[in-house]
Amino acid sequence: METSVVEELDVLVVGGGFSGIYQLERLRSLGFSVKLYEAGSDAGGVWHWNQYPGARVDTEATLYQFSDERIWREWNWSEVFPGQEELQAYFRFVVDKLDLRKDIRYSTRVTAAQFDEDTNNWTVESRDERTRETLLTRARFFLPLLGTGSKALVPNIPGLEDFEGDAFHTSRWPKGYDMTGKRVAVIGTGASGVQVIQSIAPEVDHLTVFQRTPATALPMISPRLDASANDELRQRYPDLFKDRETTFAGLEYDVIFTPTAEVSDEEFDATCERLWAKGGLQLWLGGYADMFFNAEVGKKIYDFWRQKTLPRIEDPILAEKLAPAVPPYPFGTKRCPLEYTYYDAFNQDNVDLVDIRETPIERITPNGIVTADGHEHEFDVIVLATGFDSFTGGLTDIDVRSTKGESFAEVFRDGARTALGRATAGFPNILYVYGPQSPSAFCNGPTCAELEGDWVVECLVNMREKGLTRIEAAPEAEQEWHDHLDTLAAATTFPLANSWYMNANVPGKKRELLAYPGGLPMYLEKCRESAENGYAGFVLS
Ligand code: N01
Repeated sequence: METSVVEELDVLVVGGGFSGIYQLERLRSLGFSVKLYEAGSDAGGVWHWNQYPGARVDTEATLYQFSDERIWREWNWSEVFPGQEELQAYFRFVVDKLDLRKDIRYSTRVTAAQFDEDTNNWTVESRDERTRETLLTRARFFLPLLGTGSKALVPNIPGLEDFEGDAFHTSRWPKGYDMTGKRVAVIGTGASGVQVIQSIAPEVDHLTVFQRTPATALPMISPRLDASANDELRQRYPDLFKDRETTFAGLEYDVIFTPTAEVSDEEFDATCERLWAKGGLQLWLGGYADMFFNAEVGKKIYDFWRQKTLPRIEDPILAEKLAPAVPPYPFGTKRCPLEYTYYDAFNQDNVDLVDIRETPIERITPNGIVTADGHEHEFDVIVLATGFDSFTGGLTDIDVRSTKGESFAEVFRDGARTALGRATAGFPNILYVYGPQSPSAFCNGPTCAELEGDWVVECLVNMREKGLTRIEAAPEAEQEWHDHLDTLAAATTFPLANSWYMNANVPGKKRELLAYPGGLPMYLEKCRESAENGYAGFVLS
């Protein structure tokens, strides 16, 4: 590292999403010197990166926002599930309203970091994406708050680099790219794929969807919110923000804990109908909790979902591919995307589906995609809606060296290790929010950004008051946390699915559940216990 140090800080926050912005604002207001670096060129976190057509949040805006009154007093949402542009505008508003812009460096990608055991400081190397200049930053605490979707997963399909049309991942969509009249392939049918497919189907010349596993998409119902609806919401916000920590996923609604064995078939069906009519993720994260423990309950909910979905698809062969009689995985063990016209799109003459379990993709040629039946499908554009190396991909991408000289990729080779989902032994003064082994993927992002974030803020304040300069996860606490997660996960049906929750989407990655499956209230209780016991599970000095 030859370049000179440009900044000396108490805290360097990396990532401009909900977690990063929350830390920057709170720590700065408490007198810490803190800066935020973000690789993207503008505000928004994932909402800056994911500019694909139809990108839209699928948790209700009521709780998909900061709880800071200075923001929600003034900000009005236009609908319940706002689109990407509105979400990015929200982030810009927050950054300006709280005067954060002067402490954020956009277009700055953190590439490496080393810890100095004598001074208990990190030296962090970053690259200015505009000038290509290398920056060095020295900080006592280094908070890589990278979310679950910062590392795009580009599949290793032979020939991809030879394709002569345009090929890009949904999270690297060229801004404003026009699909009109093009022959398009979309690989992947998760939440991103479903949104892209339903949005571009009406405008492209031809769309071929390459499906590996069918989605169990639920209806998104997004009423418009006028000024008076926003005023009404403002009356409710204080209670909503207070109560969110009592629910499993940090949402306005909770799963139903009543055992389904105690529920009549009529009541079960009536409940599913009620949740279906509400739309959004209600059938899943507001449904019977038993579905996560008992595959038979998952099957009943799947059958309900299928009976609602089949009438939407005209061709019976296609219907069986999109909503097969045998569930492809227990309902709920893969994330339910939300849709408006996804299933209807397949009734259009210009939309085809290739089931790549039947006819796998063999290779990509300069002209298109060759499948195992020898057919070459020709395209102008290939969209990779193939998801992310979630939970740890953002961390392992940075060359951070532990006190033993190992990278995160090396330390996590046999699985991620953390105490409380907060820190990893060998990486002192690095703390995570919404990281591996925290509720993350099972928790509404802003809820966990703030509630987990409060633990970090209080910890740093506590250390400052006591004159402490170093915090590190204890290896025995990591083992305990690992075993606790393992026990919880083994009781659920999640291990039965090849999902990104299980890391099954990333070839070679250890198969394990890295989102805490015990629910937000239990997780927060464990965090509180640790803090009240002098940050049990961590070594402070
Ligand atoms: O990614 P995914 P995503 N060959 O991993 C397929 C959040 N999100 O970007 O299921 C062929 O879910 C893969 O197939 P399979 C949300 O938390 C939120 O869609 O692994 N296919 C799957 O169909 C979400 O869960 C919002 O068999 C391959 C798809 O690609 C998370 O981000 C919007 C393949 C990937 O689906 C990720 O969603 C969007 C290969 N080699 C995303 N590799 C909103 O809030 C993967 N696939 C609205």
